[in-house]
Amino acid sequence: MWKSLIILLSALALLCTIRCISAVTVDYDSTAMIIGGERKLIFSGAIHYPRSTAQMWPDLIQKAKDGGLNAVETYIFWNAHEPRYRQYKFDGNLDFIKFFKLIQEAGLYAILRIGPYVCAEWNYGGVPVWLHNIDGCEFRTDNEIFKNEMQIFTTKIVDMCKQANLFAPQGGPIILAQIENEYGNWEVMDKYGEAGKAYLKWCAQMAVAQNIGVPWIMCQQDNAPQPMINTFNGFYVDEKKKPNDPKSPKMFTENWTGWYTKWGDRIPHRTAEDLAFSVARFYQFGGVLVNYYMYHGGTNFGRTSGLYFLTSYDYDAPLDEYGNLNQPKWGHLKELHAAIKLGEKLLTSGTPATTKDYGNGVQLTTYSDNMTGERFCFLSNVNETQDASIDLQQDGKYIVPAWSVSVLGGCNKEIYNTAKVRTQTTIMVKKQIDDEDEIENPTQLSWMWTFEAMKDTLQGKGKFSARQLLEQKRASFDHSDYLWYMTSFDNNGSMSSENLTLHVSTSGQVLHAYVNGKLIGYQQGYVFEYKSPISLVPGRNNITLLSVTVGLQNYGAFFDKGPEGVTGPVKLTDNDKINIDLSSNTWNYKVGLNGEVKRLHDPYSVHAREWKALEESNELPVNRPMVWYKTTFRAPPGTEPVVVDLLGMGKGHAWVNGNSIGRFWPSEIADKNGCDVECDYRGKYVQDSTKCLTNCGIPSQRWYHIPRSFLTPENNILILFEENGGDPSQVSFQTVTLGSICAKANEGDTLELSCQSGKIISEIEFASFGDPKGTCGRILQQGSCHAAKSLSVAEQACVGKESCSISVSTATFGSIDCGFITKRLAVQALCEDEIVCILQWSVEFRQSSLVRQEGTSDRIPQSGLELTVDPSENQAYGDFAIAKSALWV
Ligand SMILES: *[C@@H]1O[C@H](CO)[C@@H](O)[C@H](O)[C@H]1NC(C)=O
Ligand SMILES: *[C@@H]1O[C@H](CO)[C@@H](O)[C@H](O)[C@H]1NC(C)=O
Ligand SMILES: *[C@@H]1O[C@H](CO)[C@@H](O)[C@H](O)[C@H]1NC(C)=O
Ligand SMILES: *[C@@H]1O[C@H](CO)[C@@H](O)[C@H](O)[C@H]1NC(C)=O
Ligand SMILES: *[C@@H]1O[C@H](CO)[C@@H](O)[C@H](O)[C@H]1NC(C)=O
Ligand SMILES: CC(=O)N[C@H]1CO[C@H](CO)[C@@H](O)[C@@H]1O
Repeated sequence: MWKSLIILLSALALLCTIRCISAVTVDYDSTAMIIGGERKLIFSGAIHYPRSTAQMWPDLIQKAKDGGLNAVETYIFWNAHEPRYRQYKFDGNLDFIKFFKLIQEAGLYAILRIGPYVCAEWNYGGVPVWLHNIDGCEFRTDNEIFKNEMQIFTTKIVDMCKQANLFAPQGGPIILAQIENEYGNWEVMDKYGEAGKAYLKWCAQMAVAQNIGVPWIMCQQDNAPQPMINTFNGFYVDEKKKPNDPKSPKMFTENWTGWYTKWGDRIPHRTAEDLAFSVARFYQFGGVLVNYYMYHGGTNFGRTSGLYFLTSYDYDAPLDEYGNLNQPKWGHLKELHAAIKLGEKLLTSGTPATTKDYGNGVQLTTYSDNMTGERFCFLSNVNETQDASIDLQQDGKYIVPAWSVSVLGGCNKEIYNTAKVRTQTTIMVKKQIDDEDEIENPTQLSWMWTFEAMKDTLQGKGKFSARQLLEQKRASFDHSDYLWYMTSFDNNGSMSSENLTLHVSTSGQVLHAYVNGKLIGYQQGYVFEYKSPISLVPGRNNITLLSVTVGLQNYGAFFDKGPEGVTGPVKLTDNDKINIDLSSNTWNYKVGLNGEVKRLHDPYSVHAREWKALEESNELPVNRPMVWYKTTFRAPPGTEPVVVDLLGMGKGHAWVNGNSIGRFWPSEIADKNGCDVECDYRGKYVQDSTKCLTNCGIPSQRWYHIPRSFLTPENNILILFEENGGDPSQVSFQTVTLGSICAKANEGDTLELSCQSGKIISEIEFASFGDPKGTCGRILQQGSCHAAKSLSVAEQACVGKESCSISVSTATFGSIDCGFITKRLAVQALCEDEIVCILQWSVEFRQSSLVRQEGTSDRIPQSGLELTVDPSENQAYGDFAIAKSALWV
């Protein structure tokens, strides 16, 4: 008996090993990905592993799964993994193998986009600068040096994945891999001519020879060589776009969920309605795979951002920079995925769909199984202004709002409409750490500082020299943002009294100019000529230029060759006679700051003694360029994401406990106009859209993410290098928390609101039943009709509760006359922590010798405040006394 049970168990175990890590084949045809024989639609989201921390990955992946995704996609970032030739890094948040294993553990598929050119608003598009500096190397064309290194790196990544059994046929999660990236964009490949075509063919052959057992894709590559599947990027991919091989599935590798932001930009937003519209249209017309770019954007830590991009890479993605749900986007897409999934069998069955045109931009697409009679429909209206009322006879009548798609289950029931957002909007806020928590340790930070030592460079002393102006990447290998250009010349006397101007032509992005040891000014931009009047001394004069990059170019044909730094000419002129070109003088060079060499960002650096504190010197230097600041702080309690508010600072780099949290530049202020326009989801969302902007007239980025894993409870060290001049006295630490929630619902529906974890609705900020105007999360205003009871009804239903629902009807709000429009309700409510208390108690037992016991309870909600003592348990001790006191927190 036991024996047979054991045999049975081991047989089961064996079965499980086969089933649980079962090798699956990945195949496809024009209407499905066929994984292990099952026909599937893929909903994928981009999460770039180096843009968060390994500690954040499990939560991000779980939220992707909860949002209805069945795949996660990432690029591989070559220059992060091989920053110096043949010196590899795969630890910490570069441990992409671990990232893929977590995806697998969550039961999701993975898409591996190797590139290794990736664009991605990443420094230099992901390609290492050392490769550029090999003589004769040209990127992304038929160049032996480039191809050789690209193959070595691609092979290394593929081999690491194979070794970890990550490809689907090995039982792993990876179902697709990508080589190259957006090479086919019109403004790229054509410029490379025949060499580009040869390179593309080589890419395909090199990839296929890797023998990974899953299909390879190329995005934005209409002429992708077989068996590459070409895929699409953009904001919309609809019926006109088809893969170049009729047997290939239609894949949307980058459906942009928002847009990136550069220093000085206002922040663009793409609405949930429009994003859902584009995805629904894609599946309506036979789409098989969508990959949200980005699903979580995250943070450009260190010096990883591409040319002029912010440190935040939030992207208005469904998960925000910190990993919180960006609502309603996350929830609205979750519902869309669930709706489309109901039709998965029909959509992937290969039966051709029929589309009927109703005019004015309205189309009904029907997928049907003629054997079983099952049907599934998309009813779309691309008209930007006109809502449509469509009579489908026995299948019912439908109102399809302008620029929306309805998903009709069984073709006769609306299960989803892209313009009807049922998910509430959450408005996240930055919260100062409560002062009460800080009684012993007030938020007032005490700063230490040290000036960047520049004596050497201001006197022209470098590490190497050349009789020309060197391109910055060549000179620095991008080992630092900073490169010093230094020269001197003799003034023989005839120039001293003239009105002299120094001209410096540079490719940016920031130039600081010093003459004879004194800063004469700085300027920023992409490509510019810096001009400044200067006065000379008789004899030898020293010119020192500090050129600063803010990320390297990551996009465009020949992007690798675009020069950075002082390109010249550098000259001195007066208004008429003098024109001295210093470009071919002897220039001395030094890469980086002395503080970088001394590792001042590292609290354990041996140079720690160089920091000055207030006791030693009189005053904290403010608005002085080239200063290092240091302070100690307590981590805000709890688990909510932490940010540092750097308002008041200029430009520089920040570290917490030695970990870079990226470049900061809060003095870059966005244009003050354009944010007050109503955010209408209707109509095409385009690149550099001026729709739905926020952040007008304020810093493009004021708050900087400090991942929780960088922190310890006490004694955390923040170090700032300030380049332009700033005032650290305003710096503070905050948490990112739910502030307000907002929802809208039409008459006949129910409006639901819910605060999260431990918060309750403390106040109704806005309520209007009638025709309220505006957008949740932006501006809400009463329209032309408004029920007077709106606010009191909402208050009664919601205040003091964690969640509430209000039936939207005249029965609730009283009848009002709004003419012919559909009446609706909009409510915005403030969520606050429920007041909880901690009980301090003490008990004295009197009969035996005097014993006193004290303790502190867990946090109890206010409503649960009740102290009961069971006398029976204490009878052995005779009489006793209890003292209690409550400490409110
Ligand atoms: C949208 O509707 C308006 C008004 O009926 C019409 O003039 C316009 O041509 C329609 N647009 C499209 C794209 O069908
Ligand atoms: C299924 O039936 C519809 C409607 O009768 C027809 O238009 C379509 O061609 C049929 N499809 C197949 C694959 O037979
Ligand atoms: C002095 O400088 C001017 C301007 O560069 C030049 O024309 C002149 O030849 C110089 N004279 C001597 C003696 O070097
Ligand atoms: C210098 O500039 C000032 C003001 O522009 C002008 O008045 C003066 O004549 C100039 N001197 C010479 C030597 O050009
Ligand atoms: C220029 O630099 C040299 C050292 O290279 C120094 O001796 C000299 O004093 C400097 N000149 C001025 C005007 O600062
Ligand atoms: C790369 C790419 O597909 N870009 C497209 C993004 O979407 C906009 C607007 O739809 C198009 O104009 C771009 O060509």
